[in-house]
Amino acid sequence: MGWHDAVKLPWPTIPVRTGAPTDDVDDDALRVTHPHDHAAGATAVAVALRHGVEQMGPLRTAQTLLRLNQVDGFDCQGCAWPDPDPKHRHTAEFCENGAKAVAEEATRRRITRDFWARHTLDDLAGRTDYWLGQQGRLTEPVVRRPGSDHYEPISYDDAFELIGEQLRSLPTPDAAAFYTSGRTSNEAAFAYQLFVRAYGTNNLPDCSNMCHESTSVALAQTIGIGKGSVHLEDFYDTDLIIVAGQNPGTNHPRMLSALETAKKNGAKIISVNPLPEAGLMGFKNPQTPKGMLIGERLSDLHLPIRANGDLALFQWFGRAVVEAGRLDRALIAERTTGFEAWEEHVRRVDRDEVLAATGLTSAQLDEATALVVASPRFITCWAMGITQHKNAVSTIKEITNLHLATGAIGVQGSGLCPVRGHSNVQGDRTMGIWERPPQHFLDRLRDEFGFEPPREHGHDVVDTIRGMRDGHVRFFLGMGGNFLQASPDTEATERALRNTAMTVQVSTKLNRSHAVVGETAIVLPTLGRTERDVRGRGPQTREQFVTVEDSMSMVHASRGRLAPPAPGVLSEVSIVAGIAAATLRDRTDATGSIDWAGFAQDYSTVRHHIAKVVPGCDDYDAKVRAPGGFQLPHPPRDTRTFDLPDGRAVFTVVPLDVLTVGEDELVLQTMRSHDQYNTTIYGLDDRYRGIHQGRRVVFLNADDARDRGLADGDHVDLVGVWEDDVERVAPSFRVVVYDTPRGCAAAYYPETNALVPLDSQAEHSGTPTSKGVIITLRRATAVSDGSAGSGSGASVGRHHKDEVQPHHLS
Ligand SMILES: Nc1nc2c(c(=O)[nH]1)N[C@H]1C(S)=C(S)[C@@H](COP(=O)(O)OP(=O)(O)OC[C@H]3O[C@@H](n4cnc5c(=O)[nH]c(N)nc54)[C@H](O)[C@@H]3O)O[C@H]1N2
Ligand SMILES: Nc1nc2c(c(=O)[nH]1)N[C@H]1C(S)=C(S)[C@@H](COP(=O)(O)OP(=O)(O)OC[C@H]3O[C@@H](n4cnc5c(=O)[nH]c(N)nc54)[C@H](O)[C@@H]3O)O[C@H]1N2
Ligand SMILES: [Mo]
Repeated sequence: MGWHDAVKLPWPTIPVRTGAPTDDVDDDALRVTHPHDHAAGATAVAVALRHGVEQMGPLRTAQTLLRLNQVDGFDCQGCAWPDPDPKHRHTAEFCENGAKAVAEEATRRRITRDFWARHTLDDLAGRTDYWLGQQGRLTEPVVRRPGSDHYEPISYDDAFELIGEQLRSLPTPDAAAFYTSGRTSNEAAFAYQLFVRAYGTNNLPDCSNMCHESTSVALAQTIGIGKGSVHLEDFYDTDLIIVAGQNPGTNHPRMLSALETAKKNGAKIISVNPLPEAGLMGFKNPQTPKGMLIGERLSDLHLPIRANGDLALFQWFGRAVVEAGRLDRALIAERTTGFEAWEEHVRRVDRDEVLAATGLTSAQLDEATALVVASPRFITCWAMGITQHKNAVSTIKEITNLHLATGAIGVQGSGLCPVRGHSNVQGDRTMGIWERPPQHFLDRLRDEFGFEPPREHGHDVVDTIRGMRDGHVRFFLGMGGNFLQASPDTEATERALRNTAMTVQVSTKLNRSHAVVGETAIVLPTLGRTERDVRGRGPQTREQFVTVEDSMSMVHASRGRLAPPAPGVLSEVSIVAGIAAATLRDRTDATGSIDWAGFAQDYSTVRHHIAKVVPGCDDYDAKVRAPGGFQLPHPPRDTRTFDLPDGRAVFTVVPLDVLTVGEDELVLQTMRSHDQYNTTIYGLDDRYRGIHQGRRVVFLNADDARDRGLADGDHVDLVGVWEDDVERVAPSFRVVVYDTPRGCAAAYYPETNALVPLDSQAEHSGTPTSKGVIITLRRATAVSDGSAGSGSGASVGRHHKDEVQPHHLS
């Protein structure tokens, strides 16, 4: 297959917007139209190609997109949805949003020396992430020295020395924190956690802490492993799929193809979501001619659940299967514990309480219950609508109860399917990026490398922010990601980062975390997945590949083909190795003799260590070379066994609770638009929800708006409600009257992160409660500056109550 295959795709007819990157758009441009009832289709292909052509030009677009998710190509950065097995891949195995993710990285725009001379740090801190991202790829390391208001060029080696010096001078290794976003490859992640533990701390916060941590905690405690239990093939032969708290049309578009096949083979689909998300309602598959034109209705039943009503819903399903005797008695008796207590508990679940908590009608509840009871096999999928609530761990345990009771686990067509976010977030965890590593992992690390790793738990994301705020954490390194904008309580996080001695970012592109920094700040550009990675010297020169793990535990190779963004830009593995060598060089124990230079030259040396340390990875270097890779073991999925005391899975009794708010208050969920990747803003449209050229919108139920004397098009400030005396305000959002349940509002992340209190975390997992933010509205007096991206400190505020500007008091 060559790039010319792409001429079959309609790119030449796509209008191309070129020219200089645009800064913040003006608010007048914001347009609201009817939401869509279908996702994908021909428009998706057109939009995908337009983004590609704008950023990369037509040739590079074709070359790149056709490598996406192919056996000899690179893994899409877009999401963690698995690829079909090699025999069943399409020529174009990508989606609109995967294409945007690739275009964002493979852009031809570059940040060069004059950029740093032109812009002060203050200037950059006042820009939106949208503007910063549009400047292009980082090409050269830079440093901001104490007292200076500019970044200036520095070599990688000098930067490594500065970092090493800083790390050696800290009073304790626990005064440093090492963040990871979920794009980091397995090789880089393994080397990174090894370095951090050799240095002496478990302070390895990661994006998982804000994402699927609640899943990891709940599943580890109930089935003995914190990962989902299905294969992609399970979707093709099942009776029912429940999709709860997830918007696949935007965030996992390739999942729609799996749902479409499931339906064709007879499965029913229930969507559990406050919003009638386009992808869940219908799908026009752009890979088939019929799909392009006609499309498929996907959900057989949409349950417009109230925010956080899911625990009640799943408890009700529990009661229903118990009463119907739809139980797997053998599994319960032989391989689980706690069933009787759970059974007794769910038998008492009250229908009226469930109806109140979920906001569903009796008819909706009955129809859903009948489907669950009548389906011999079923899969439950979930994402952030479940994990980012205070009681998220309880809800996921309740989902697990239902699967254990009915035996819908470890059999074909059934299982638990948490759908992960970042493309390698699951792999990073497997490789040991975790502030609470299991002891057996540390034992194996010790045996392999001959040093005693630290045993106490480290800081997660929120504790890292607290540590920086309180002055215990003096050093921060971000291996990718955008810590400032992804974290809760934006202004608190901003102050925390500024309170450190040094911040280091290893990044492909600029974002606000490069502008809000410690006393010394370093930016180290790195290669992305799309790029050729050639390491070694002289005759040893060899092209490297890396490996990743998807949401269904498939591990496989990823190889980029494009030229690096600039000569000399290093891979993440080499950067980790450089920092580690500069930091640990003078150690006289085993940590001083790890062969970092060898790692940087040949990643198979890292893979040989992975094979020895990481469970399930024997013979790793060989297995990942097989087309399609290999699947990591998962005892519940593979053999219905549970790596827990007595080998038994655990039923959990959780009290029924639901987030309730005062009369004037609303529950705000902070979610993604169709034109963003987390904090990276690709554009200003949320096509499926009918939002164009703007992001500062708040979706409200018509009655909630009317009760407040508001109409569609009015502007309001969102005001956080929390127990401390800090006022959190996100000013000037346009009201969009929308099909969302009463009391449930929605707006985009990260503009609204300022409203998420640092201390508002999920129980047991510590995840910020980004889907359960309590707010009130007040009429805005000033119309927004229309800032397009994530908002700077200037437009997103957090004030002590006595500092509130007069116009904020209505
Ligand atoms: N294009 C694109 N792809 C992405 C990302 C991206 O930003 N852009 N991000 C990646 C990452 S890191 C992740 S974690 C995933 C995120 O994937 P999702 O979890 O789909 O992302 P969100 O936009 O946060 O959507 C949450 C969904 O949950 C619903 N919801 C909110 N509250 C509740 C509730 O209380 N109950 C129920 N049942 N539903 C609720 C919302 O209406 C929304 O449909 O996507 C990954 N893929
Ligand atoms: N309010 C609210 N907050 C949330 C969420 C929410 O739903 N609501 N969702 C949470 C979730 S699920 C997540 S996962 C986090 C995401 O948090 P992060 O992972 O920290 O954020 P991203 O926006 O994905 O990071 C984007 C940056 O990563 C860098 N980057 C991209 N590719 C690479 C690469 O290959 N290598 C390196 N080194 N750098 C790269 C670029 O510089 C880019 O600017 O946000 C969380 N925050
Ligand atoms: Mo995520």
